[in-house]
Amino acid sequence: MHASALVGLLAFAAAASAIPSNPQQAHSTSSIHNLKSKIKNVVVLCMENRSLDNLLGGQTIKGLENPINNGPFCNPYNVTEPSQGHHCTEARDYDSVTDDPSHAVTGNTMEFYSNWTPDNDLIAEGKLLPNNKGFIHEQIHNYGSSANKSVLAHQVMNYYTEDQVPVMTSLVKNYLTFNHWHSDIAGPTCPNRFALVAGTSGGHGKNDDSFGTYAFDQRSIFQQLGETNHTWLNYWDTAGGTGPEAEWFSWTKSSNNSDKVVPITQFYTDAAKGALPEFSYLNPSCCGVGTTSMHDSGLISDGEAFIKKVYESLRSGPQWKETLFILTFDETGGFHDHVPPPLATRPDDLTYTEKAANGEEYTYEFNRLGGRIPTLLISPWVGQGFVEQKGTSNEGKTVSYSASSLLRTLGYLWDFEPFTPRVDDAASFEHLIQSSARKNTPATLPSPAAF
Ligand SMILES: *[C@@H]1O[C@H](CO)[C@@H](O)[C@H](O)[C@H]1NC(C)=O
Ligand SMILES: *[C@@H]1O[C@H](CO)[C@@H](O)[C@H](O)[C@H]1NC(C)=O
Ligand SMILES: *[C@@H]1O[C@H](CO)[C@@H](O)[C@H](O)[C@H]1NC(C)=O
Ligand SMILES: *[C@@H]1O[C@H](CO)[C@@H](O)[C@H](O)[C@H]1NC(C)=O
Ligand SMILES: *[C@H]1O[C@H](CO)[C@@H](O)[C@H](O)[C@H]1NC(C)=O
Repeated sequence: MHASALVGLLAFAAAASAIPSNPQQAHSTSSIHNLKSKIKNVVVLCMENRSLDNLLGGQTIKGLENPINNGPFCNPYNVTEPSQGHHCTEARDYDSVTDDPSHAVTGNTMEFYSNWTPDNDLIAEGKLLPNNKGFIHEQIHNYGSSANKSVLAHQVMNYYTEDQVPVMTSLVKNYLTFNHWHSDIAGPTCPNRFALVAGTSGGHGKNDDSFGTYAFDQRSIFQQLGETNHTWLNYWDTAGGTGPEAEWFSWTKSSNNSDKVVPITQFYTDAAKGALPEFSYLNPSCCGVGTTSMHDSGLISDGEAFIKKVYESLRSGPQWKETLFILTFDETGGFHDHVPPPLATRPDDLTYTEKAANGEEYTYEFNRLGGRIPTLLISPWVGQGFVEQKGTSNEGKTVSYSASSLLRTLGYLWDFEPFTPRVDDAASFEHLIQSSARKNTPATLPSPAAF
C-alpha cells in the first residue's frame, strides 16, 4: 500500500463517526466488484447554487468542517479597507435571498482570491493561495449602492440551522455526506452542469446561448450509456430553469434520443412501478418563487419539499434496494465557504476569458476547482451518519472530491474509461458502498419548515 493511501485510511478512520463495515480502498478490484454487485440504478439530482458552509453550516455531525463545528469564519466588508468592518458566520439564514450573489468566473475569483484578476502563473505554481475572504466585498460591490450593507453581509455569510433545513438534517444523520466535494468549475450553473455530465465545460465559463441547443459534441454520460445499451432518462421539471442537460449534446439529437428527456412527473410513476432506468438524471425547476432548486429568490423550504418527494418515491419503490441516489449541487452560488478550492488537472487545453469588474480581462484556465458544495450518497448500502473526508486518485494521491468523481465512479459501474484527464485524476467513491444492506433507512423524511 502507498504511504499516502495509508495516511488517507487513517484520516478516514479517525474522522468517521460510524465506520462502514468494509472500508475498502478506492479504485480497487474488490471495491469495484462490490459496487457492481450491489447497485443497479443510479439517480442523480443536481440542485442549484448553495455552498456547504451555507446549506450545511449548522449541521452538528462530527467530521463535517463548517461554521457551527469549526467557526465562526469572517470576511471584511472591503478587502482593501479592513476599517470598513467585517461580518462573521452566524446561525439562521433567510428562506429566500433576493440579491443573488455573483457566481460568475471573476465574481468567484474575487470571493476566493480577494482579487478579480489574480496572477494565474502564481496560482498554478501554488505561490498564490485562495483565502475565501472576498464574499462580502463582491456582494457589496454588486448591490451596495441600493441595499443595506449589513443585510448583504448576512446574506452571503450566514448559515442554515438544523431546524431550518430538517430534510437535509435527516439525510445527513441517516446517510453519507462528503466534507470535501467541490464544484468542477469556479463559475456559474451551466458550465458546472456541463462538467458534471461530460467531465469538461468545453471552455464555457458562463451561461451563454449555446446551452440548450444540442450544440456540444463532447461525449456525455448520456451518449456513453446509450452506446453501450445501458438505459437512461433525463427527467426534468417542465417549469424549466435548469438543463435538461441531455439536450445540450449533439449526440442526443443525431442518435434520435431526444425522447429520453421526459417530464419529472414520470419519475414518480416510474419509481412506483419499478420502471426507473439504470441512470436517472433529475432537473429541478429554477429560479424564483415556487421553484424547487433552492436557487435564491426560490425558497429553501420548497427545495426541501422536492428532495423529500424524490427520496420518498425512491424509498417506497421496488428498486430501492439496488439504488444509489446522489444528491449534489451545481456550484456555490456565491455563498461563503471557508475551505479554499484546490488546484486540479485541466480537463483539456481550453480557456475562458471575461471582462472583470475592474475593467481588465481575466482568463480562467480550468486548473482549479470551485467552492465546496453539499453532496450526499443516499442508499441502503452506505453508512449511517457517515462523513467522508478527502478521497484518493487512481495514482494514490489524496485529493478532494469534485463533480468529476461522479463520472470516475460511474465508469467503474458501467465499464467506461474517463472522458477527460480531469476525470481520470478524480477520486472515485465506489469503496463507500458497503457489503451488506442497512435495514434502518427512514421511510419518510420530516416536513420542511417554511420561515
Ligand atoms: C473598497 O474601498 C476602496 C477604497 O476606499 C473603494 O475604492 C472601493 O470602492 C471599496 N469597494 C467596495 C466593494 O466597497
Ligand atoms: C441595516 O440593517 C441592520 C440589520 O441588519 C439594521 O440594524 C440597520 O439599522 C440597517 N441600517 C440602515 C442604514 O438601514
Ligand atoms: C447494443 O445492442 C445492439 C442491438 O441489440 C447490439 O447490436 C450492440 O452490439 C449492442 N452494443 C453493445 C456495446 O453491447
Ligand atoms: C433518426 O430518425 C430519422 C427519422 O426517423 C432517421 O432518418 C435516422 O436514420 C435516425 N437516426 C438514427 C441514428 O437512428
Ligand atoms: C445560479 O443559477 C442561476 C440560474 O441558472 C445562474 O444564473 C447563476 O449564475 C448561478 N449562480 C448563482 C450564484 O446564482
